Amino acid sequence: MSLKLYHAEPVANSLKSLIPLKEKGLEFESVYVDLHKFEQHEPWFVKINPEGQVPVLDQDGVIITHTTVINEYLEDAFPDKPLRPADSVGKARMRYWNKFIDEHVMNYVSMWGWHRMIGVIARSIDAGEFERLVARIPLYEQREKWRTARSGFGEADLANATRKINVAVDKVEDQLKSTPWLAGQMFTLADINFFSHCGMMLARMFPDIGTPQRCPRLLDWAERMRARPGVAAALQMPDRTNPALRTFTGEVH
Ligand SMILES: N[C@@H](CCC(=O)N[C@@H](CS)C(=O)NCC(=O)O)C(=O)O
Repeated sequence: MSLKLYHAEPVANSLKSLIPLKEKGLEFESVYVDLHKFEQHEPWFVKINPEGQVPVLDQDGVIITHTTVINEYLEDAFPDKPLRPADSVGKARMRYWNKFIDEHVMNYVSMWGWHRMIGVIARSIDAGEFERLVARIPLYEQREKWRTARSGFGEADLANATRKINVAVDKVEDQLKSTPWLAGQMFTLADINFFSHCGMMLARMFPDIGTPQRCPRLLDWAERMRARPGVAAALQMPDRTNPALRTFTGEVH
């Protein structure tokens, strides 16, 4: 059996699928895809994932994409050291949180990351070269996102993203008043999802929101996450982000 993960830096979607692999102690080949060099849009990679995005799981030549799908696949294929409750109610709670994070959190934190960081990268490329790079991007939405990053996101969109992040932080804080983890008593894929897309970078990216007064339980939960050997191992995967840009934000992709 061979397992391979194509991924970028340990943040956001790449981190989200690196954590279950490490938590489960699975042997896998790590294939680094350099997003700073737009490798995800090169023909060799688009052959593997026609959407031109990371991460991608390859098990014996079978390709699985989209982190929530990858992570449930890993759960089905490698049920030892479970990261999903065994009972139906627990599963439903975990999937509820995953749906909420995928639909109402991920893109909004990402918008701020793109605004602060990808915008700097996009504006540093001359117009002709930029259009050539954008034309290779398979997904319409990603082409538009790159163009918007270059011209700048609108204030109303950024304000709405901040509102969404505030709602999510309050919702998680509230949940942690009654259970130690998002889906109940057990650490699950839902915790991994929120940590990767918001929890790990909240205090750094949004210092006004991620305060001990506002969300003490969330900050404690993030520390409990980091203390897990699997999470710590995933966070230690190589980070080739230009350090000058990394100071802008924790969210690169
Ligand atoms: N829904 C996808 C989203 C994947 C995604 O947005 N990946 C980002 C990295 S975090 C990416 O490849 N960005 C580069 C690009 O789209 O050009 C998933 O869950 O895997």
